[in-house]
Parts: sequence; C-alpha cells; structure tokens
Amino acid sequence: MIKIEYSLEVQQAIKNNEPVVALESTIITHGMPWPENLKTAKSVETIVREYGATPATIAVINGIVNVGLEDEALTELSAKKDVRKLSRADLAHCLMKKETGATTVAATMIIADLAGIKIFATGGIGGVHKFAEKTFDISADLQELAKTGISVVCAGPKAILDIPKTLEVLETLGVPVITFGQTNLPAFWSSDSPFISPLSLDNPSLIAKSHELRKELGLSGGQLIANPISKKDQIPFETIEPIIMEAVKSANEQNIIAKEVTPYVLSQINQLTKGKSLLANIALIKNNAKLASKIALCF
Ligand code: PSU
Ligand code: MN
Repeated sequence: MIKIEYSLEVQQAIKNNEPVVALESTIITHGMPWPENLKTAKSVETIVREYGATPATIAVINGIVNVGLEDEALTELSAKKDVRKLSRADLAHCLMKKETGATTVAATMIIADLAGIKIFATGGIGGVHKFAEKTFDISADLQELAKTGISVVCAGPKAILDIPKTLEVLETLGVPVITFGQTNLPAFWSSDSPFISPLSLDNPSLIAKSHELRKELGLSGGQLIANPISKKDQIPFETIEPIIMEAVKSANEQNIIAKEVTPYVLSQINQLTKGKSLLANIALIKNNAKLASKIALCF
C-alpha cells in the first residue's frame, strides 16, 4: 500500500468513523490567483467544519500523498510556482520523482478512494472542450467518474466546455448526473442553463442513498452532483457565454493545448470580467462545500 500522510484532524475523523469531505488542490494552484486561492481554500475548510464534517485537502508534497493539509503546508502550496497538475496519468510519476503536485478532480478521486472517503467538493470538473471534434480535448475527469466510486459535488460543467457533449460522454460512461434542487443543469458561474439535467434530487440524504445503492448494485464509478450557484452570486448564462467564446478563441490563437487550456481560459475570463468570475467561482466552491458536508453526514 502507498504511504499516506494524514493531517491530525483527518486521522482522528477516520479513526472515529466521522464524516470527511475531500477537497482538491489544482483549484488552489492552477484555478485561482494568489492570495485569493489561499483565502478561499481556508474558508472552504472552515465551512466543512461548521457543517459538522472534516475537510481533507488532497495534494502530493515532495512525493508523499497528503490527505488533509496542515495550515503551513496549505500556505506553502498556495504560494508555490511550478507545481505539477496531477491527473491519473501523472500521479505515480510525481511520487517517483518526489515532486510536489496539485491533484485535479481525477487524481483527488483516486486518493480519496484509497483513504476511504466517499464525498468530494470542488468548483468545476473537466469535460469535453469546445471544438473537441478537432482537438480531442476531453478531460480525464470524465473517465475517472466512470471508474472510481466517489460522489463529486461541483457547480455544473463549466461553460468553457461543450456542455451537451460532456453530458453525452457521461451518459455513455454510465455516470449519473444529479442536479440538486432544480431540473435544469447549472453551468458553473450561472445557476441556470438551457440544458435539462439527466437526474435531479432535492435532499442530501437521497444523494447519499443513491451512492450506497450503486455500490450494492456492484456498479463501479461515482456520481456527479451539480449544485447551482445562488442567484445573488451568479453571472447569467447569456452574459458569460460571449466572454467564454472570446477566451476560448484566444486560447486557440495562442496555441494553448493540453493541461494549460483550463487554467488559461479561466484566467482570461477573470480578466475579461474584471474579477467578477473569480468572485462567483469563490461563492460556488463554498456553496459546494456546504452541500458535500450535508451529504457526508448522511452516510
Ligand atoms: N474548474 C475550475 N477550476 C479548476 C479546475 C476546474 O473552475 O481549477 C481544475 C480541476 O482540478 C479539474 C481540472 O479537475 O481543472 C480539469 O483540467 P483538464 O480540463 O485539463 O482535465
Ligand atoms: Mn484537457
């Protein structure tokens, strides 16, 4: 078995069989600028504690898998440049080289599963990118959802993705997409979208129950929970859509490819919205941490 370094509070929680919520680290190192990234990471952890669960931020530090970061390690990671962005393909390589890497949704799911954690809160997942018919850019997050049995709470597929194609792939892979409390799929910065969610539920305990039923059925893979950002914090779909198109166009013109695409497009959108998209991003992550904690308490 791989060596895992647990934070004190996560170690206690696991020992006492108490609810734990996994949190990813790529959002900290590649998804948000400093110092908002550190401030957000800390307040997300505080929210999870307020709602009665224990936060487990996951990252690889100097080749060691960490489940739960002590304050000092979180602060250091937030300010660090050149941190690797780890998905399924790069995890073992990072351990071997004893490097430091932030975990994407896919890698966080893999590690959460090793640690016996069932639920994970993030901002947005990776998916099928716009123009994927040309670029073949489809995030490894989708395959991971088909393989690893974690329920992932996000704010819906980011509208920098091709949302209908992302839904098609998730359906093909047998991943349930469950929107919380409404019938339309939310689209990250926007609480509503023109797309109907394949499934919806309005009670955290039912989300936990369906997670368990999938296990009992012997189905591999997790669930994707889409939690709409609140109306007061959102940027409406019609407002953000043209800005996204501009950012995606710029990524194409600059020949940005592979792992760089998502961080580049996010930072372009932040500039084009004069910081408004970052504020919405922060609000939606906190909102997801609340729902994930409520679900964690139902297991
Ligand atoms: N969505 C965000 N911010 C992020 C990410 C997604 O709003 O930082 C990160 C997540 O870690 C996700 C990853 O797993 O981007 C997907 O990257 P890619 O599209 O390269 O697979
Ligand atoms: Mn990609």
